[in-house]
Amino acid sequence: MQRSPMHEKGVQNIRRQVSGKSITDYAASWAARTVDYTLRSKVLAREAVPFHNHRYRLANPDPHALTEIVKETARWFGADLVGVTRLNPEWLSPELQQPDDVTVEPFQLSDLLDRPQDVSVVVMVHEMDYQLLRRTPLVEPETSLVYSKMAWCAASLGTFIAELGYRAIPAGNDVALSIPLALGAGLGELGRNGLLITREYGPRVRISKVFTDLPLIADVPVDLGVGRFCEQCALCAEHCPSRSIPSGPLGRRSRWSIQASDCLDWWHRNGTHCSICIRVCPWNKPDGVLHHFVRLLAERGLFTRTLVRMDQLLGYGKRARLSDTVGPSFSVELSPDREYAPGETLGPHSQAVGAIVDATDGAV
Ligand code: B12
Ligand code: SF4
Ligand code: SF4
Repeated sequence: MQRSPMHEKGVQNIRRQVSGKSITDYAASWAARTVDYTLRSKVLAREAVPFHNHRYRLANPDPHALTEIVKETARWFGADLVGVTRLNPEWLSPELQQPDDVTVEPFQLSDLLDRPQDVSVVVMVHEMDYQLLRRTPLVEPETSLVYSKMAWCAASLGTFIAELGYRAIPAGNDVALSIPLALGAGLGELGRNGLLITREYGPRVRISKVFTDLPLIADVPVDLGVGRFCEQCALCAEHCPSRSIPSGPLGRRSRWSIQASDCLDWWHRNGTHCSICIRVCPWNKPDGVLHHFVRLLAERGLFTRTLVRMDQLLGYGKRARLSDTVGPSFSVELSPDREYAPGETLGPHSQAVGAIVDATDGAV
């Protein structure tokens, strides 16, 4: 399989034994995405999983009751937040992978997207772990793991809806732009960093969705005060290593938007993805009474500049030392900012893990 420049650089990092980008870090990160890669090749399981009830469907279901059932079921599968919106065809993006020719008996999936006015989208938000994201821009396996959680939830909800006798296209990143869908479903607001900012987790989330002709009640967009806050805060722009995030006022732009190609170039050089614009955002906080209180002030536009300053003074948003990161101990602890020669002593876990050797005898 062809490796992307980012993965090529990742393998170089393994060889050079870069701190926080060791063989165990990459193994955890690449393995965590297994469920996503497996399900994704089958339109998140809809091509692969049989469904059993081809015969009956709900007759005139009450859309309010049905919406509650679908939301509860999505949460049961593991979604952290769920909302519903109508499909605006503008968000269907031909640049994203489409399930063109996929037939899941008895439905042709493309039929559904031919009639966007009848389509509801169940949008699911999946939290990423606060502590693990503090590692970024070192290898941070939480992004990969939550891709797999997205695939699990969207695939399962798609099958649930199919078993009710309706059509369903589950998607992770594919088919349509997730952020405008999540905004429409009332799950948060757009930040300067170009990301969905939720009340509960800030931008520290991923988004999956299921397109369906099930009759559902749509939610309405919310105003959390994020737009006003971002006008007075530019921490994401200041800390972005590729300078992809605009730092000035919104001005006449209709919305915040980043320089995607510069961001991706930096990932290639880094050898892994980056989430600094999530890590440093003041809306990214762990759960807690004090944070709830501060968020109330932020939502009301009170003391914004002071809140931003306090955030920095208190050290929120700083990259965690690997030894401080709570989580599985997959990371070989190396000295920060230092590369090691193969075979050199690596730190606390090194006796268990040992040095790396070329397993191919140079054949690749
Ligand atoms: C391609 C892509 C990238 C590219 C380009 C990013 C970009 N901004 O376009 C790269 C590789 C650089 C990237 C980086 C990241 N990504 Co990305 N990415 C995508 C993907 C697959 C498609 C987005 C796309 O086509 N953009 C191209 C054009 C449309 O971008 P744009 O015009 O600048 O529009 C952006 C926003 O303004 C907004 N938007 C678009 N139209 C409209 C219209 C209105 C009215 C509004 C309000 C907003 C809005 O959506 C776009 C960003 O998705 C989406 C999944 C999806 N299907 O949506 C995930 C997605 C946006 N990425 C996500 C994440 C988390 C990241 C990273 C943090 C890395 C990580 N750890 O995964 C960084 C953050 C960079 C940043 N600050 O945006 C999450 C966002 C979650 C959230 N909280 O919002 C998504 C939804 C994926 C997911 N699985 O959840 N990403
Ligand atoms: S992911 Fe990193 S490089 Fe890309 S916009 Fe965010 S901070 Fe900048
Ligand atoms: S870091 Fe500040 S400016 Fe950037 S998205 Fe978060 S609140 Fe907005």
